[in-house]
Amino acid sequence: MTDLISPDLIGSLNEQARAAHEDDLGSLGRQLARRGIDLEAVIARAMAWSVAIPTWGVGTGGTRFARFPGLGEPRGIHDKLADCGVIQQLTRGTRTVSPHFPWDEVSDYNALRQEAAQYGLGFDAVNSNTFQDQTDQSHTYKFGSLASAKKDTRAQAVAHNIRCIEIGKQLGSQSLTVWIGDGTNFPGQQSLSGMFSNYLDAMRDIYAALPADWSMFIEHKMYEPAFYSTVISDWGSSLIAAQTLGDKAKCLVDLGHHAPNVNIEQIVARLIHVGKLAGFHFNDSKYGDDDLDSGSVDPFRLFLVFNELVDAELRKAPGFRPAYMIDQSHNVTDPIESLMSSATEIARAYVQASIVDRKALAEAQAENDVMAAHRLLKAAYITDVSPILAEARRRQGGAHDPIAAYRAAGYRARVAKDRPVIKGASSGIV
Ligand code: RM4
Ligand code: MN
Ligand code: MN
Repeated sequence: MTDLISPDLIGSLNEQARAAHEDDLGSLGRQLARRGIDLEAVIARAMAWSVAIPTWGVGTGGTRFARFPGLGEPRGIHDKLADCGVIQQLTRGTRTVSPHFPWDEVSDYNALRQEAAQYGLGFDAVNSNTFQDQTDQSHTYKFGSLASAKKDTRAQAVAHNIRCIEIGKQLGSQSLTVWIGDGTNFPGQQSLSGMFSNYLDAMRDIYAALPADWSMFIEHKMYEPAFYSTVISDWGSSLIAAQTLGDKAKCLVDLGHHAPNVNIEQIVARLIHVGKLAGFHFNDSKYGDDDLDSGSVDPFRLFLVFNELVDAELRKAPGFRPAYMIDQSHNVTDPIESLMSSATEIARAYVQASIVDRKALAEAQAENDVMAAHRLLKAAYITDVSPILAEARRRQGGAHDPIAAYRAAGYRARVAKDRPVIKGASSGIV
């Protein structure tokens, strides 16, 4: 194993925080015991939790208007894996990465898999990219990819997805995430039903190439880059596609891909009901696909999503095996800090949802005791579970305070010496 941050430094910082931490954990443990909750059982759940880091998330992002480069940005997949390794070493709750192709292309994927394993990382879902043209590509995606009016363009996009599956097999991945930007900007530009049919035909060809133990994650998004209509704009279109394709196809929920104020936790409940919830792309937003840090704007919504997830887990809902990934764009922060903060906030929501008194909640609901039911949910949400999250990290060799340890280690300044600033007037989400 390669240690990117000195274990001695982590150990000494943890030691400095130890007395206060034990005091806080003891107090929380007594509080939970009064509520009939076993602290050790919750710590065990926190230790087992993991969320995948997107390889594209460790680079500095931008908007449609500009991108302001950061210091020491990763030069390619090898640097990205190292940055993900730092996040895992300090948080211990991000054991996999989700790669994007062709962005992360290399010549030897077995070597890449071993390189990741050196940092304690495995590979989660592979992501295809037919929302940009790549160099040496014969057919443009300007007017669409899998849903294009042009047969050759659709075939090229299908071939790229099948290539992603081949790469994923070598990396030990078991799922393909398909998000397309296909849609229209003008009424009349294309046939709305024709595009969906083209999409389904193309997806059938990709589906046929999935190995037996693989899943296909269909990701919907309301708008952008298409602004009048988007082919897979919502969970309804996604579910129709998943049901049309077969058991291996499921619906992936990116928290930023809905209309403002949509009840996402209810969508999650519906997808769980039909056994079609693929998993998540976590982020936060105020207006649209803002790709802000998870839990930074609306942590209560994140908790309510996890309330549905933990409920499904505990009642063993059929087919419930979601994949958890982060999908964010970091424009004004150090991406490693943002991802560590987000991983912590996502784990927090999971742990808070794990301490909901579900028996009492079911009783309150059965009696239509509205206020009691609401207070039971809120009681879990307002519990500060930070000492549990810190304890889970400490027991696994991680940092009591990941961001403080990262700053003390001077990692960014160290790698900045080898990684030139990526200048240029480029804009774009990643
Ligand atoms: C999209 C979508 C996809 C991600 C790209 C980079 O908005 O969220 O999941 O692959 O961004
Ligand atoms: Mn996404
Ligand atoms: Mn997005």
